[in-house]
Amino acid sequence: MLPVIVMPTYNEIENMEKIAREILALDCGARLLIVDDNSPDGTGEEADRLASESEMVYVEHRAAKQGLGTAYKHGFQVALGMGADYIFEMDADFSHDPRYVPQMLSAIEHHEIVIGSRYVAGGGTRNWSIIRKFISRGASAYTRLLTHVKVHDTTSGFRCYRRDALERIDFSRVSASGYGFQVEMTYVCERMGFDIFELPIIFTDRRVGQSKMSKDIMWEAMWMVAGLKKKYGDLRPVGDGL
Ligand SMILES: Nc1nc2c(ncn2[C@@H]2O[C@H](COP(=O)(O)OP(=O)(O)OP(=O)(O)O)[C@@H](O)[C@H]2O)c(=O)[nH]1
Ligand SMILES: [Mg+2]
Repeated sequence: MLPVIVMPTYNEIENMEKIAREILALDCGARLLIVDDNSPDGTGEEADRLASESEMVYVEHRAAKQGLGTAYKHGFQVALGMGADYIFEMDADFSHDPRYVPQMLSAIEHHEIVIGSRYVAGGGTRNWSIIRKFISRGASAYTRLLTHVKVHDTTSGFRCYRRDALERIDFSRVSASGYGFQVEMTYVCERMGFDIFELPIIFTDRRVGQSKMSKDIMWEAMWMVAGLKKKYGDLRPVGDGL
């Protein structure tokens, strides 16, 4: 069974080597696939160096910053091409503690998608300002109200997908380029009837480096969520009508 961790990076030079080493130290057979958008701070070169040292590390370079959503779509295709059975999404900034990876790997044996969730019993956030808590909780509440999804942490970017789930999704329709990507994927996966499990995680605010969150990204996500029901009105659970 081959797990591949897709990790988009933009200006993560202070985190790159450390997070890669922690993931490799898990010794769970997972390969790390870094998708770097030509970071000006040299993250891409650092990733190349790590890849030359370890056969478990792979790097995809894109010419310019094109957003989290497109980085994941690209990374998913590459991971599937590598023969991945389980495909993870994970941030480089230590908000997603690598120690959860083995737990997620155990859980994915019984579910099609595992989401590392802050908003189920046992989950939470650490070192987050009141404002960030409010925005994150508000985004999930807003999404649940407008789309009726059951997932509690709709914006979580710490996930694991089974290969066959990803293969069934029509990515040409998934259009959110920024953080809205996670919400759009949550909605699509629920509509398709996938078995989604939320594993409680403690999310820690990034220790070093800068957030790429912006007002534009938030607006994009709000508009996108409001249009989800209409956009995917035709989507039916997989297996329906068989
Ligand atoms: N390749 C690529 N990676 C990106 C892009 N934007 C963000 N990332 C990476 O995606 C991950 C999440 O981005 P963050 O800036 O940490 O966003 P966030 O976690 O919502 O914000 P913070 O809580 O402030 O850290 C990090 O590993 C970033 O380096 C992008 O446009 N392209
Ligand atoms: Mg972060």
